[in-house]
Amino acid sequence: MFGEQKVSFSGVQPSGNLTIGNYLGAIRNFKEYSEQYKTFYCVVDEHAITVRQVPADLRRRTYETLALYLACGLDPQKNTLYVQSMVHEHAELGWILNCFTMFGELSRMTQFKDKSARHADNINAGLFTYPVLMAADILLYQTDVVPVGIDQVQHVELCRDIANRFNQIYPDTFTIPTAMLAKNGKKIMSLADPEKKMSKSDENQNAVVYILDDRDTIIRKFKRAVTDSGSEIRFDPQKPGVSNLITIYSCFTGKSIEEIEREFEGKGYGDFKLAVGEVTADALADVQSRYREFLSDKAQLEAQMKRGAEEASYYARRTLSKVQKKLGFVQIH
Ligand code: ATP
Ligand code: LTN
Repeated sequence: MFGEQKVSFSGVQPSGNLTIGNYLGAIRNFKEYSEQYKTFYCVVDEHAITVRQVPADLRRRTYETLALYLACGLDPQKNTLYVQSMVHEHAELGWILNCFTMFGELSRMTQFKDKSARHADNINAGLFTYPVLMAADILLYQTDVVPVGIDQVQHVELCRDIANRFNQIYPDTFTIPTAMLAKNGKKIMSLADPEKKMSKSDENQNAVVYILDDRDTIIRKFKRAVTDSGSEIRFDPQKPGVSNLITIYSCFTGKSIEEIEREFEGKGYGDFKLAVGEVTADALADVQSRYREFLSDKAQLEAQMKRGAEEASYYARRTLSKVQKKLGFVQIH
């Protein structure tokens, strides 16, 4: 809460091409809060360097992620859109919160366990303390709600624990945030292995539909999607492949599972996969054309980065200064 206004905050890493999982699980829901909340949506480049990045790629993807925020309909007049490394308070509060986070807590984070297994040659301290920086992102803005996919809930829970711990020692410092999951689409699964989350860093390109894939590619990827034995189009935990496709179809059409099951009664997987590909391509076409427009105007994007960072800094400074004062850091004005 800042004053009377509730706050929504979220972030996306510029660490790869964004997928329909990122779109349906997170970005699409950012907009829901634009009207009534004060909203901050950040491109979290400092998080991205926990894994080695090629500098030119990181820079390009930072522009692309911001362009995608705009293309997904986030109006910069109504939302503060900015880049994390341009607001130094994130890293500063991150350090402070490190001193209020336990080693044991961080050791339990599943994303750390997964990523350290995948990047065994680079298990750096940043990868380990990453959720602390994420907590700083959230707490700097006195955030009430954090729209994320299900994989980030554990990090938001840790953020709440850190905030409660801090508040117990130094009362009334932070608002306690809540993770908000999309009603539908909180966990979109891989098309190649429907037991696994669709992830932008998956090496198998056919497992992932990117927001910017062209129509033919989208349709081809859905055609190849792994489905289950049998031929019925039915939502069933025993049929994770088909269930995932039903979820995606439902997200893009707004139809309920029952309606979809009825629509495809008596039809086979082939027909259904083609239909999922078509609705996905149709829904993304608008986003894609707006994205190209935004991306082509670099000066405009840079102006937005500057304006967004200035807006965010105003709020970030207030919280950081409050925290520093409570801790006993000398402040000279
Ligand atoms: P990486 O593969 O690099 O870990 P990622 O695809 O998981 O990346 P992030 O940048 O970590 O993407 O996530 C951005 C947002 O998208 C987060 O809120 C996350 O919960 C959400 N998200 C990511 N993948 C999915 C998915 N498959 N389904 C629903 N939401 C998702
Ligand atoms: N950890 C998140 C990205 C992220 C984030 C945040 C999400 C960084 N800071 C603050 C919500 C709020 C991820 O890997 N998807």
